[in-house]
Amino acid sequence: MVSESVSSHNLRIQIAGLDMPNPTMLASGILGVSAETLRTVAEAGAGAIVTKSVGLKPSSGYPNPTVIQVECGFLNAMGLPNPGIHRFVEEIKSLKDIGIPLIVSVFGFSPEEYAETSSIAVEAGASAVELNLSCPHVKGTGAEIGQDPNMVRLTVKSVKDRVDKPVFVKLTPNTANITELAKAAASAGADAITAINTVRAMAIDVETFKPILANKFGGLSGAAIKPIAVRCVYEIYETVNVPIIGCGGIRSWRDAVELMLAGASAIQVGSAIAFEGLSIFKSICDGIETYLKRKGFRSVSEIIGLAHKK
Ligand code: RRO
Repeated sequence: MVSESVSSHNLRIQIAGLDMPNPTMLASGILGVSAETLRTVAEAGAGAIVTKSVGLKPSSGYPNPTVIQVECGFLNAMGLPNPGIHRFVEEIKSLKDIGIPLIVSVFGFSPEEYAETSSIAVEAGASAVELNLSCPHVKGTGAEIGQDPNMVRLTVKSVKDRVDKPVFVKLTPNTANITELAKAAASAGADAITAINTVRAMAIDVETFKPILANKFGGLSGAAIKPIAVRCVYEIYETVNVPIIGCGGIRSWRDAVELMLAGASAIQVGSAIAFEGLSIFKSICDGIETYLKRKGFRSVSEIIGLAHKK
């Protein structure tokens, strides 16, 4: 079934050749890996979907507690639970008629593993892959690779050599200079950069004196990190000429527009779904459309990076 995505001529956007009916995407890690759930997101009006990160082998992730609510957001340390790409290909295949781009988030413990997993995902029908070079709390993958510009370059290059679909690179804010990571990704041929993953953080129970997450450390998402995302997108836009996908704390059309003015061509929604449900995609799109009309713009592409204009 083709989804009834939210679409109007002035919301349509192309990113790295992917045609999206509107600039909203489901962020990776939200709502799991089941095809049935991902289909409901398409039906709710998202412009594209990014899956939970998958690797070569299945993994059950960390023990509970893995997610807690904190001031202005969530703290999670799921630990990359996933069925492994070989099982996940069935879900990818069954989403062929979804009507919007399906982007498979991929992780690995070496550039070769990223490339192998990406190539299986693309072969199964993924429209693009998003390399998770930014998970803040799993040893040997994510940010441990993605904080080193040289490893970013090697990883992106090895994936680009193996797949003929767009390669997105999701960067970490847990670094002194995100623009160095963006430059490395761009120099290796990244087709888009997603900014940002969660911010490394922690919570402690004052009664038991213990860290609350089983893994002790986790990633902070939600409203608290939106200004960090805006800063990162703004800096990346000034540094590289690659489409940017803004992610981090977006709860409303106003947040989406802010990220686009900073330089994002599209935006991802994650934590806010817990509060607003899937209707958030339609309400963000409606809000952007009303904003474009009020400000006299003909197309959403006209507002991308507008905050940089002198
Ligand atoms: O699974 C996780 O614990 C996780 C991942 Br892969 C990620 O990229 N970001 C995050 O906050 N959690």
